[in-house]
Parts: sequence; C-alpha cells; structure tokens
Amino acid sequence: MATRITVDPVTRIEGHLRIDCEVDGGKVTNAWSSGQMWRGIELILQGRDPRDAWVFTQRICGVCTTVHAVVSVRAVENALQLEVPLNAQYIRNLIIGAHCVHDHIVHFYHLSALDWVDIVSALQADPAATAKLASTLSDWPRNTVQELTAVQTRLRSLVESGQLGIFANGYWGHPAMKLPPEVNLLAAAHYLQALEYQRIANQVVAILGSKTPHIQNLAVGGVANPINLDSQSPLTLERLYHIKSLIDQLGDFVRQVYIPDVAAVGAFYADWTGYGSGVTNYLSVPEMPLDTRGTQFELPGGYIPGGDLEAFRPISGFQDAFFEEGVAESSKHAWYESGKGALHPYDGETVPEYTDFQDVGKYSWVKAPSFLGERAQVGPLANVLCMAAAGHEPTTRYLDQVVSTASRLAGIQIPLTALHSTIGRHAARAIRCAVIYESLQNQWQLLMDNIGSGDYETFNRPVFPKGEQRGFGFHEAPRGVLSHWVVIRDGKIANYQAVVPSTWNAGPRDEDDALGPYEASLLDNPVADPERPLEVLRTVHSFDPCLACAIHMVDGEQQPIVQVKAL
Ligand code: NFE
Ligand code: MG
Repeated sequence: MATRITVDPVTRIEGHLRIDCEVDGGKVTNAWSSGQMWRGIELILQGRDPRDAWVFTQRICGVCTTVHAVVSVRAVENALQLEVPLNAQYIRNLIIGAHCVHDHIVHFYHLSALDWVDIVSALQADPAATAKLASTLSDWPRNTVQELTAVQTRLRSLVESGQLGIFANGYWGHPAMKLPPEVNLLAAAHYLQALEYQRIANQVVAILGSKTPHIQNLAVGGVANPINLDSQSPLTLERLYHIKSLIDQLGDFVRQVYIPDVAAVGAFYADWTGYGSGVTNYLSVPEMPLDTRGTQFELPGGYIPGGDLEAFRPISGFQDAFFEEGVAESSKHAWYESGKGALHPYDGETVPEYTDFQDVGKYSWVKAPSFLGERAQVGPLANVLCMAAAGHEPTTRYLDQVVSTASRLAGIQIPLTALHSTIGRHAARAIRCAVIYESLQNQWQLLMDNIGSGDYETFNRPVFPKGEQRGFGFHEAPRGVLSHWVVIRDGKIANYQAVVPSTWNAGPRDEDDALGPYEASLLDNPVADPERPLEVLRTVHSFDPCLACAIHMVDGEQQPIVQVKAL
C-alpha cells in the first residue's frame, strides 16, 4: 500500500513549491512537482519601451537578481541586431560571473548542506581531529583548532539556549545522516565562513552594477559604466584593482573550501550517486561572450541527448537557430488553457485555468518546457557535462580533481557516470563555480587589456525601426538555461516570454505525460521515514529550486488575467 507524502512548502528554496510523492516499500514510486504561486511581471511589459524591459524582468526574482536583466537586454539586442561594445560584454560577464559564484556558494552551504550535515552531531567532534582531517583535504588556513573550537562553542551555546534559530527545523539525528562528527563540525565552520565569501562576490556585482540585489547599470546596447582611469567617480583603476582582489579571495574559498567539501560530502554519501538521475537530456548554452555580436564564447554550451556525451551538439551563439527552433512549452498539466499542443515561445499563450490539484490533470502554475520535443534537465550538471563534452580544459581539470578526491576518500573508483545523480548536481555546481572563478580572472584581464588599448566605449545607441522584430536572448544562469523571447512592434513590446531554468526542471508532466526533471529524479529515491522525508528534500534541493523564476505569465491579448484581493 503506497503512502502519499506532501511536502508543502519546500523550504530553503525561493518561492512556493509543493512536492507530492507516493512511497511504497521504502522507495518513491511516483512524484508530482507543483508551483503554488504565480505572478504577472511580463504582463506589465505589454506596450512598453523595450529599453525598459530589463528593469522589470529583473524583478522576476530576488535570488538570481542579475540574470533576467542581462538576458532581457540580450533579447532586445538580438531583435535589433545590435552590437555590444567589448567593454560592455566584459563588464556584464564580470557581473554575471560574480553573481554566479555568490549564488553557488549560498546554495551549497546555506540552502542545501543541512540536508547532509548534522549540526547537532558537530558538538561531539574533537576540534583537533577535525583540523587534522581538514589538513588532508586542503591548505585552507582557517581550518585551525582555534577556529573550529570557536565554532563548536558557538553551536553549543545555540543548542543549549534551546533557540536554534535558523537551525531549528533540521532533521538532526535522522538515520540518513551519515557524516562523522568531525566532518559535520568542519562543514558547520565553512557554513559560517561562506557567509563572508558570498558577500565578497556580491561586492563585485555591486561595484559594477551600482547596487545588488538588482543592478542598475545595464542598457540595451551596452552598460552605463563610464570608464575613466584617472577620475574618482566612474570605473577607475583603483576600483578595477579592488575587483581583482575580491576575485582572488573568491578563488581561495572556492578552490580550498567549496571543492574539497563537495568531494568529501560526495565520498561519504557515495550511495547518493545511485539516486536522482531523472531526465538525462541535458541542455546548456554558451556563456561569457568574447566579441561584440556573441559569436565567440569562453564557456561552451549545447545539448546532450540521453546522457551520451558522444552525442553532444554545440550551441554556437546568440543567433543559433538550433536553439531558437528547439524550445517549446506545454500547458497540458499546468493551470492554463491548453489543447493546442506545446507552443513555441514566440507564439506562447498564458490564459489561466485553475482547477485543483489533479494527479492526472492540471496541478501546477509551472509550464512544461521541452527541447526538440523532449524534456531536458538544465543547470550546473548539464553545463559541466556539455563543457566537458566540448573539451573545455578548466572544466575537465576541476572535474578530475573532484572525482579523484572523492574516490580517494571513499576508497573506491567513482565513475564519471556517477554525475547523473543527486550528489552529481552538487559536484557539478562546485566544479562550475571554480570554472566561473577562472573565467572571472580571464574576463577581468580582457577588460583591462581592452581599456589599455585605448578603447573606452561601453554603449551603442539602439534604433527601433517601424514594423515587427523578433528576438531571443539566452544566458547560462546559476540554475541553468534562461531565455527571454520578445516581439517588438513599432518600437513597443507586443509579446514577451521568459523560459526559465526552474521552469525546465520544476515543470509538471508534459504534452506526452512525461515526467519533469524534479519528478523523474525522485523516482526510486529511498525514504527511511515518511514522516521526515529528508531524502526527498535532498534530491529536490540538489536542483536549487527557484519558483519565483519558474512561474510567470504573459497575455498577448492584454486581457486581465485574474483579480487578486489583498486580505
Ligand atoms: Ni530565481 Fe533563476 C533564473 C531560476 S537563475 S533563481 O533565471 O530558475 O538560476
Ligand atoms: Mg514563461
């Protein structure tokens, strides 16, 4: 007899996600992913000036604060065939790279580590033994007995106070928690240190973007960062070198703390490489454009069908027809009118039709995207597999490092196929974070060299011709492929669609009733205690859900969609 588990809301994510599972014989046998909230940001874009769209779309999310801004200007620039000055590309690349490092650090330590790390068990650890263990993993200078003792003292006073604060609802002592006390203490120390480093990453975003969350410096055609190396107020030499020192500090943390921690967690939970693969069609897009038109990129992207790296097909750039034509969205199981099959985003429709939660009908506000008619998983794992398939050297290097460290600690040779899993998504995110750190170094140097050559340009003025233009922009956001699609008529927005990373992964069943990536990845997961479904959270959290991003609406006819009464 199957037991039904409903987790609603899933916490330590952004937005309102409900997960339902049927559990039989200690395993998940069926699953539903449901977005429980909708918002209407794109509605207010109708009829507006396309130059303003990025300011509005950026408010889709408060977590990935830059991504909807950057991809929006890319979509409008694509529609206008507008080139972007090199300095502007590099400055945008630095912002999205720094934001990404921030986002990945926060996800591993603050949003998901507590699925694997037992804070209460850390109280039993011997700080000296912890420091010794840490020295076998990394040269990080803050793994000292003194710092680890101080962390343990802090945790003890928290636990003894009876007011656990942010740690109040952890599954402490759960049978699926497997780390020894020393590893738990080390992870707890890094949880606290990670708070400092995510702030450093955000400083880069704030310096270049004028503020964070929600940068202020973008423009269709470039960025609003005047470059003047001799003045006190614009982008000066002093600020540029300050950014460099912040990037260096991020690199130390990512390489000496995040990468070894993920390898250690992966080794102790090697059994979790056997769960959570789900959808193994992987989609990612190239990132860090290196020229004014977006034809050359530092980081590759593409499509891998069926987990077969040999079948990798690259996506070439901002004009790529393979990507442009491959995307569609189904509303068959979402709370919108349906019946026309999966629609291309330029022709997307979003007319609400709320039912109730129907297991075989409609049950989510998230639509179900597909690529070439199939479900695809997006995110750091998809990106790392595509970059590895494309032979990207830094990706291969960090991938080898994580897999060999985890294999050494686990005492077994962990195969590359282990990446198709819940733990693989964490490993890939850490690998991607280190790759992005190296890219930040590279982009900073490219910016300095270009300025050094005497080029101070940051903006090309857009011109909107009469008639209709269509454009799309993509971005490899922290949670995966993000694309915005815009139809411009006589200089005004006629239609605007966002197909978002968490929409790809959190979407419900599609036109063919195929499960979405969250749903498929939950099948066969063990559940030791249905009252405390920690394992379900592990797999869902491994995707880094953002439901604010996943749900959004468009109405091409400008009809009022629904009236909301604030009570
Ligand atoms: Ni709101 Fe975001 C986007 C998603 S970036 S967090 O776009 O999904 O990862
Ligand atoms: Mg959409």
